[in-house]
Amino acid sequence: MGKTTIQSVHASEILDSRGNPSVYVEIKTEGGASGSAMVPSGASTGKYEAYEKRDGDASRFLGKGRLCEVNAVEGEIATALLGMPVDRQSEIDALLCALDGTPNKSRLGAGAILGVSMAVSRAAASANGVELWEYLSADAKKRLPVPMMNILNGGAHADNPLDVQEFMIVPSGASSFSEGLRIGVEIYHTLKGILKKRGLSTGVGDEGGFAPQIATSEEALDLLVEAIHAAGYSEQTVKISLDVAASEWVTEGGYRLPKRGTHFSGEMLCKRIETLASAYPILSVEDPLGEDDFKGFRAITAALDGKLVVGDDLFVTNVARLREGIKACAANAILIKPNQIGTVSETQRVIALAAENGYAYIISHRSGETEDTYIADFAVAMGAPLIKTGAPCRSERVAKYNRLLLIEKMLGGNAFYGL
Ligand code: 2PG
Ligand code: MG
Repeated sequence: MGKTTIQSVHASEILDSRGNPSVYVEIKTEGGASGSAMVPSGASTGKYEAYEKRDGDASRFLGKGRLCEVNAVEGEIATALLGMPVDRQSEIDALLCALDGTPNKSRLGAGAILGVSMAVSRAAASANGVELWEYLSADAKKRLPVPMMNILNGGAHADNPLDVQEFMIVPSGASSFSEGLRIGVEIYHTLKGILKKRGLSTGVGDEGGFAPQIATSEEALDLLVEAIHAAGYSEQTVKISLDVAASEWVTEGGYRLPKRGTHFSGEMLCKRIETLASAYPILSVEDPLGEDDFKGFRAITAALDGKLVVGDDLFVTNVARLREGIKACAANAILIKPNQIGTVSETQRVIALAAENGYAYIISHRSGETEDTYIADFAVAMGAPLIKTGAPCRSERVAKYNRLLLIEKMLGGNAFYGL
């Protein structure tokens, strides 16, 4: 038995930022190292995502308990992992997938598997005496991601009339991560002042962005542009990104805005997004169309020439779906969410495929988060150009930004920032 041998695997049911049950995993090695992880959870989930298993026992947490996943970790998974060296990530991840035996991790649950996979890498980093971002680093060149800060929330993340899910500011023209973050924070507070002055609510949505009672994308984008300028910044320094999350709108033969009830054909939706993208300083548009519409994604990628078209529900961090997208020339960027696929090594493999094919990759949180900062380290390790992790508000979002500030300091100015 070596020092890095896995000695114990434990799990607990915890809560996420929406007050729904989630999974915590802790792994210890013979040498005294340990690593833990907490898994996040989405609201606008893609139908091809790995399966997050819940108990369905109506007497606990309205059926949303995670004891089934906790038991899977402490039972079958622990039995398989005890005695293995903790620093064999891909071997362990392959074993987890084989043990589950389903294509979408539905037998043991993607929360159980991801929690273990993440905790394994943390324990391995600790056993090797290095930071998580160092342990997972693929490249000696270091890069800090540009934050995409979702400061106006709509869609499934807020109770306002806005159908588009996310309106983000992206300080890509800053000279460092900390400067970019500061600029984002200043714009966030400036926006709060503008909303207050107009008598609009400054209550926030699931990702910490404001959720005022406004109905159109134009109103939201005008507010963002006004806040960027009022905070003293230009559209060169700060761009805007959208997550349409259009899979939520798919209906028989087209799209229906769930809150306003308007119907669109795919072509009309594309035209509408093209109009917005040419009228505002838009850097990227995520999920402009539904998760099955590879053809539509190809058309809008061509039409939005020079802008990033990001596949989230379209690709669900899945190599097979990204391959299909590459073949179809659909999108030119991919959102990366470890819990969409369910293990760290599979997530790394999707990133490698994206990078080989010139797709930009954006590491992302979920709308239901925890205080776990794994994705901050992961973004640095993977050299990601962008990270999407919410507004600079609510500790589960801010924790990721704070971790990046600390990593920036550890790198002592030796990191690239920008697009
Ligand atoms: C998204 C995410 C994160 P959710 O659609 O990109 O912002 O939302 O976690 O609800 O899927
Ligand atoms: Mg999305």
